[in-house]
This record gives sequence, C-alpha cells and structure tokens, in this order.
Amino acid sequence: MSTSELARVTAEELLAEARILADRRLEALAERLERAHPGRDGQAFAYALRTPGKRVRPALVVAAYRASGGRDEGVAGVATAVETVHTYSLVHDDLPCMDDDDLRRGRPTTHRAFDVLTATRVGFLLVPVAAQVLAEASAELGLEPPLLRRMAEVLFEAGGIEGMVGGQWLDLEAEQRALDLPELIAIHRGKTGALIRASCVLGGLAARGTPPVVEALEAFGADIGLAFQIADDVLDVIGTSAQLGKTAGRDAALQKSTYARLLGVEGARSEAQRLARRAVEHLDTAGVPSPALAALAHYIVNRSS
Ligand code: GRG
Repeated sequence: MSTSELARVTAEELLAEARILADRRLEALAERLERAHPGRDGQAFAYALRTPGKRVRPALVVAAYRASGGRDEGVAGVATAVETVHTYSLVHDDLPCMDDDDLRRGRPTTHRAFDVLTATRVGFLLVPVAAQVLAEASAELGLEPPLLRRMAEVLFEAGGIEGMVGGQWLDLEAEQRALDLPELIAIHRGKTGALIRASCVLGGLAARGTPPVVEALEAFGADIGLAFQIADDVLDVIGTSAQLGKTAGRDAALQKSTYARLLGVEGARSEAQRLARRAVEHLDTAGVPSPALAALAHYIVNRSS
C-alpha cells in the first residue's frame, strides 16, 4: 500500500483486509487441528478459531508492520499468532469460573457449544499452537532466530502473569470490591492492554524496525490498549447484546469496578479520546506517522461493538 493510499484508508478497510489475511490462516489452522484431533476437541478448536471477531489485533500487527517499512504478506502469520492467543483468552474468559457468559461474538460460548472441560482444555492448548504459528511466521518472513526469540518473549510476556493473565487475575479478585483508578488502570493495562501493546510491538519487530520505531509503537500500543478497555467499559453500559455479540451489562451484574462506574460514561469516553490522541502523538513525535494506526486508534475509541 503506498503512502497516498494509506492516507485515505479507513479503519473499516484496514479491519476488512486484516480479516481476509488472518481468517484465511485461522481457517487453515482450524482444519489442521481438526485433522490432528478428530472428534470433540478438534471440533471445539475449529469452533473457537472460526468465531467472527473484529480482528483489531491482526489489523494493528499489520499496520505497525507497514509503518515500520514491512511489505511481506507473511506478517499475516504473526497476526494469526496474536489472534490465537486472544481466542484462547476469550474461551477461558467466558468459563463459569471467570465471567460465566453464554454468548460471544454472537454465538454460544465454546463451553456452551461443547462443555466446560473441552473448552478449558482447548483454550490451554491454543497457547502452544500460537507459539508454533509464530515460529512458522518468522520462518516465512526469514527472521533471524534472535528476533523470533524476542517476538516470542513479547507475545508470551504479554499473555502471562505480567500481562493478560495477571490482569484477569486481579480483575477476578476485585469483583464486588470498589477499586480506585490506579488499581483499575493496572487491571485494564494487563488483561486487555498488554496484548494490544504486544500487537503493535510485534508488527514493528517483524519489519526489523529500529529500536526508536519499536519504542514509539509500544507507547502507541500501551495508550490504545488502555483506551480499548475503557471503550469496552462504556459499551458494556450503553450497548445491546445484539450489537456487542456478547451479554451487555455484564460488568454491572458482576458488580465490577469500571471506568464508566468511576468516571461516568462521559468521563470515561473523554479519557479514552485523550489516550487515543496521545497514542498518535507518540508516533508523530518519533517520526513514525501512520495514518493507518491513527485510523485504528480513532476506531478503537469510537466503535459501537
Ligand atoms: C487464569 C486468571 C487466568 C486468566 C486466563 C481468560 C484470561 C486468561 C484472560 C482474559 C482476558 C480478556 C478476555 C480480556 C478482555 C479483553 C477484551 C476487551 C476482549 C474483547 O476484544 P474484542 O472486542 O473482541 O477485540 P473480538 O470478539 O472482536 O475479537
């Protein structure tokens, strides 16, 4: 995509492109896992991987990759690895021992379509699958082993105790307890922000971006990662289940502290907007202007699902 094309590109177009790139690989992965695990497990893998998500993280990987000078379509493999980790997190997030939800992406959650044990097992198994997908992507892109090692660290640290799992853990512990803003920020940065930040960093690394470029992408990703979850808090209050593809009003039902609860819907919205603006400023200041990433930042805080 040329610079002039990028200037005109909309978030919807970027998401549609990321969907094509990632879904082709998610489908191939689903078929591979169905063959490797005939029966219920294989069907559950395929069910989880085929659910129609927005593909925000793949779009961020691809946009960050291009902003760093990358041009190879093999980056779709990196995007697929991130989406696989995200898919596992959704399968587990919906389990009765976590958010206990029946609806995800407009369809029954994996444990509802199958059973809790199958969903638990398949969710866990998606983590090594993601590692394999990342390794295959790095080979396809011709990346040197130290770069693959760095990318694996980025993805799995983001998915681990310092990131997504740690944030989710705190979130579960905090149910029915009033949190202050610093506690809430720590949860949001972990459970949602870490993987979004990693998506941006991974795109930069896959393109062999220089350290200043990758740092700018990380700062961008950290701010939009937090903004993403703030927007999610707002949507949980003002959205409908049909719009969101998951049960609306779940945070209130679980008596969770959220940005909407702490700052009000308008206060939360304006904080998300402020973070999205600051995210784009990180890129501009570092001399990494990216209309595509700016469009995605704008989408993330103005989306309706
Ligand atoms: C063992 C404590 C423990 C945790 C396991 C389950 C889990 C790890 C982490 C949960 C992380 C999680 C689901 C955070 C919420 C992130 C979020 C806002 C997801 C929705 O993302 P979208 O809107 O969804 O991009 P789609 O469906 O469009 O992909």
